[in-house]
Amino acid sequence: MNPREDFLLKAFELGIIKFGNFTLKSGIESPFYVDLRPLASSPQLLKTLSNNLLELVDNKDFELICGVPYAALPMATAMSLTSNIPLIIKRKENKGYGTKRMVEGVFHEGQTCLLVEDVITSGKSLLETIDQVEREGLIVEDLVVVLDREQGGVDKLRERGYHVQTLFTINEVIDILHKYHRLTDSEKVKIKEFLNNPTEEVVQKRLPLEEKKVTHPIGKRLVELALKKQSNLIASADLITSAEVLRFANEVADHIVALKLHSDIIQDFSDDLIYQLKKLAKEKEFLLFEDRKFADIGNTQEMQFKKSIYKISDWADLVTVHPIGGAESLKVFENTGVITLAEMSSKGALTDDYYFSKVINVSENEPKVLGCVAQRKIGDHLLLFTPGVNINVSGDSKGQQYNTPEVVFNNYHTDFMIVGRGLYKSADVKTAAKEYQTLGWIAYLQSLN
Ligand code: S5P
Repeated sequence: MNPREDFLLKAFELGIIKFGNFTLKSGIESPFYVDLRPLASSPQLLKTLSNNLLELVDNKDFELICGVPYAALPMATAMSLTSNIPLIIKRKENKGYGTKRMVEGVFHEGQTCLLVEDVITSGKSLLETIDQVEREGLIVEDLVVVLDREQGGVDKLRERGYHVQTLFTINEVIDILHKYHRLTDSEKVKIKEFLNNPTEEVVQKRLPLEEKKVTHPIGKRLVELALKKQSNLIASADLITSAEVLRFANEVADHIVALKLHSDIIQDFSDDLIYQLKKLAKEKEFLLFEDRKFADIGNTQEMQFKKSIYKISDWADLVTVHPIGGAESLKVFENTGVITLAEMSSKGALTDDYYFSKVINVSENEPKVLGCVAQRKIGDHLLLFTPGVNINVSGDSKGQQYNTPEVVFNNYHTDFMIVGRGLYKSADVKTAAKEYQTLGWIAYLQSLN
């Protein structure tokens, strides 16, 4: 066994690669899952890895080493300690306060920087990282990467003139694990087949609404209505009197799949308003959506849901929840469909990557949740709802940020767009609703191709 094989087998024992059936963030099913973070749990392996990575570039001088959180951060730190080259850290996200820098550490413009990454797939995210480091005035020419998933990333970076060195390719990893009986013949065949398929194509594609793997009855109903009415429009009736809400509901009714309310801003809220809305919803076929954004312990949420003067449990088909109180707090919503907030549309929202992935995880595992509010792609098991849509303005003075229907359907693969002021502030609400309906549906159809 050569030292590379020895390293790989020990790393495998730590759990850096798992075999089975995994749904990736993109929604595709993969027979393996790679996570190099456990390497930091073995100082010996981390040291070996860091030496191997340094050897890949031992004929070059760099003024800085940059680690990308999280997996590459301990690797870059170990390389910095061995080589005496100072470390800088590329943030995952702008922290939204303080210095607002994407790269942390002591450095100045014009310095050369070696970038360290754990895994390269299509190269897209690595190019974004390089771009952010270069924007700080640093010179990036060389990159070292532990694992190449062989999905075109290395070529893409080389085309752009970057010098990329990788320690292992995924095919090599599979061959070594098979050679030392960590993988059976049939597992190897299955994985190689998966690797030979151009998965990038699959990643980019979105599922048509009817193929979304939604099991909640209200989720299914929403999909059914969307297909029937050829609409993915949810109108947000952020109005403060019952008369305005009713007038608005009547004007948009033919063009929407749901009417979203903030009951607690309606000054004369009454059972009669709900009676009228229910009647209209039944006749014109749309759902009633209370954007309550529950955010408490289960017991309190249950009382807010059932006992408040709004009697939400009596009429709402859909409610929004910030699942900050944990998965069990979601169990109180009975047959109403829960939509969790994974990410908010407003500037500086605290819903960062970490929070987002935790919400997705909770939502995928709680049957009461049928979808999430977010400004980016999520998997096929949840419906995606995206507010912050307006065709005329890019934001307001209170932090709201808008996108067009094209952006939310093509880039985020959203299923439903939520529009408030774009509709109710319009001089002709009915025409505006029709326009949003048409633009939304066309953008959705285009995003399927
Ligand atoms: O992140 C969010 C989540 C929601 S539910 N951003 C949002 O804007 N919303 C809601 O969508 C918001 O409370 C409002 O009711 C609607 C957007 O309204 P507009 O007037 O900005 O289109």
